Amino acid sequence: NRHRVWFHDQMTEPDSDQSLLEAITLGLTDSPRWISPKHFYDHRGSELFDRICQQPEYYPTRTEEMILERSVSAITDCVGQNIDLIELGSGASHKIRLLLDALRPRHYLGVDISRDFLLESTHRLANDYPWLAVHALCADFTAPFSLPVLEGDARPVVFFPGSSIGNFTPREAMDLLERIHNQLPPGGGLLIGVDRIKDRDRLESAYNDAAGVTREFNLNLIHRLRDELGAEVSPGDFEHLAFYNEAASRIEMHLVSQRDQTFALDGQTIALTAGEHIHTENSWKYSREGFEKLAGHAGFQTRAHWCDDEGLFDVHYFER
Ligand code: AVJ
Repeated sequence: NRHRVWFHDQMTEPDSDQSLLEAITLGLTDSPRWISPKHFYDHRGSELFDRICQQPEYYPTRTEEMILERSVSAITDCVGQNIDLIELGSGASHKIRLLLDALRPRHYLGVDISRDFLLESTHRLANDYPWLAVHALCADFTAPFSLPVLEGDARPVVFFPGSSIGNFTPREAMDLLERIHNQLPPGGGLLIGVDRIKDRDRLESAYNDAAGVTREFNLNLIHRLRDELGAEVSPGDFEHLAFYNEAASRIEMHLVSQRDQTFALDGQTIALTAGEHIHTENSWKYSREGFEKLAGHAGFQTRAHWCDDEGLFDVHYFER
């Protein structure tokens, strides 16, 4: 079958209800309470995220795609030929399509935590690009992971779009970049999209879309609590909150309990008071120079940079 996808599984812990239960219970019994944003992305959450990307207020996706489209020949000149493309957090793999025909990589490897979504999207890619050897790696790249060996002598280039790096603290971001750097040979590349620091109104409206899709995405964690972990909670008892924390250069998302409520989880009792927050996401924003500095600390050399005319979003190219 010439449209096959080579599947590699590297989930370090089994993606079981038990490990989800333990991870979520740990955060919900902590003070302040939290849930990791990686738990947004079950199948429904991945679809909701896709819909966020289509909302008029959510400028990052549209802007990054516009930058990639208009800069594709400059990017190709800079990245060069005979490469393998490795996409981290590949999700629905829309953006890579803007680059494939120009970059003509030998192999494409999509890495994502959501197994079903990864399989769907890589199979679609394999069908639409019959000349491309498509691999899928199910892995949690917030934990140490290693890239499978792709045959041939092509130079690996990591594509990390969408400002997904923004979910990591600056310290964790540097560690992740360092791990990527250490897995690349000299000359290996990193093409990475990063959302810029900008005015509060623009940032806050991107995380409070009028259609309420981001709200639904945030509340998906309550759906998962109820449907997968058996907690007696209702999405109607929580509200979505997103704001820019300027001192920390990050968007914060929280779920706010709308009443006093108590539910059992993994043998523990979780008691929330009305107005109490569960912190569900941080999304860090960077200046161009700030991010170049961070990548430099991780060992990367700055090669090139592209952005939109308004300076909303940056696409950086670094090399080992
Ligand atoms: C996938 C982390 C880049 O922070 O903008 C979008 C996730 N959360 N809307 C972001 C997200 C709410 C997104 N990242």
